[in-house]
Amino acid sequence: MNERRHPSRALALTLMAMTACATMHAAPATAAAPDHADVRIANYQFSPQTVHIAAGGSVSWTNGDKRAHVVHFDNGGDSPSIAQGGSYQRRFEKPGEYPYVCAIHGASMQGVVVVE
Ligand SMILES: [Cu+2]
Repeated sequence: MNERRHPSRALALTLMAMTACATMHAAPATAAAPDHADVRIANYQFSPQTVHIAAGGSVSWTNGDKRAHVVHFDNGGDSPSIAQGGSYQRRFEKPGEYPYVCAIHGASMQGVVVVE
């Protein structure tokens, strides 16, 4: 049989993300962008595709796919190859938009970090 495992770590990450969403939705609309955002990679997609963070904040990408992915920024910079279960974190000091794609799978996998 081909049963999929559901690692408790992935569940914990999901719960953390859900908690973060609930917290953000409860905050006033004028709240500043968060210092950190999490992007999940699953089924060859970045989710969410757009994240907003404050300048000086960071973004983490965590790969749930069996295939490795590489976060490649249009403005320059590549993550190492991110294997299944692995993650990559980058800090963004300057405000602006940082579009990215997967260096392996191309423009069908894209996202953007908006640094406010
Ligand atoms: Cu990829």
